[in-house]
Amino acid sequence: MAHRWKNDLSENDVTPEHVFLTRRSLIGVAAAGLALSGLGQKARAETLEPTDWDDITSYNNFYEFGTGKKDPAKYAHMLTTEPWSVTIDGMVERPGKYAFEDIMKKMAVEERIYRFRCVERWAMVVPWNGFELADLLEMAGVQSSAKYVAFETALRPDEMPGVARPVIEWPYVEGLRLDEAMHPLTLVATGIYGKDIPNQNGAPLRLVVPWKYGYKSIKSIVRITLTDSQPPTAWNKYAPNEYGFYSNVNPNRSHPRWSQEYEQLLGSGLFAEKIPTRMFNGYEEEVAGLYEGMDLIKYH
Ligand SMILES: Nc1nc2c(c(=O)[nH]1)N[C@H]1C(S)=C(S)[C@@H](COP(=O)(O)O)O[C@H]1N2
Ligand SMILES: [Mo]
Repeated sequence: MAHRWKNDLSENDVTPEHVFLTRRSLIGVAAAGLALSGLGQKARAETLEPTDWDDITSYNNFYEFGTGKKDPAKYAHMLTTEPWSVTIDGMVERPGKYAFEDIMKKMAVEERIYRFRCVERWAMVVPWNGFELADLLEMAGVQSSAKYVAFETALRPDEMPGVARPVIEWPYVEGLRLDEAMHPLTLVATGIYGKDIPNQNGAPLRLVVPWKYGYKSIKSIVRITLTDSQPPTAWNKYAPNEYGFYSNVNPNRSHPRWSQEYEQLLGSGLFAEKIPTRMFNGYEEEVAGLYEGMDLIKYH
């Protein structure tokens, strides 16, 4: 690695578990009745009852606006999202700078209620609005030589107070194998609960890959590049043994510093039980085929 952004932070260090639980409890106080019991929490996860709007939009990771869970809701209004364009380049037939509104005219927006699981062990259920990434890539025309898709978030020091600190190497970058990118579950989200996606959740468009840890779901995308080599990814560059390229949700592969066997739903209250983590975050039936024959501990 050319440059290790060595400092004392990682995703979980930034929010130690006791702070995380306290904040979660505070969020939970507002939630009523059923949600306060562990049983209620379990029921919510299994029936995919969406997490409350307030929880989804006030407890965030978007380090460009600060590392506190409340920082994105406080500062992301500084981000100018209009006009917005996405450069699609690399191994595509029609490279170019695509205006957000032109993309929206061509894409079929639908609602997808997905589980979402952060590597830090908090989870939620989000009613996203968006379109399949495959449709966007087909619009640009993927060349047969392409094997991976690289993504990049906007980097605007004037609008992003968090990038003044080298927490990770900016801009935030992510990547998928082409078959993962083309999978029908892989979404580009532009809304939540039928409203435009709030800035703190990645306006005007962000990736959602529901079977992978949340950090793969890169926000406020400005560039998508088709390539034939595995692209670097933000958290993998920071700590490769902790955050792999694949980052599939996997209860059997502990993070080096904590177990991934359990998780907790946002907004689930003071006495919330931990609920078991599911292989591929519950999407095993849909996506296990992508990884047939792969050692998922080695390729974590
Ligand atoms: N550009 C960018 N994208 C990002 C992040 C970030 O810090 N910057 N955080 C990631 C992490 S760790 C998680 S868990 C999710 C959180 O999404 P949410 O805030 O909408 O819940 O966004 C991901 N996408
Ligand atoms: Mo995360």
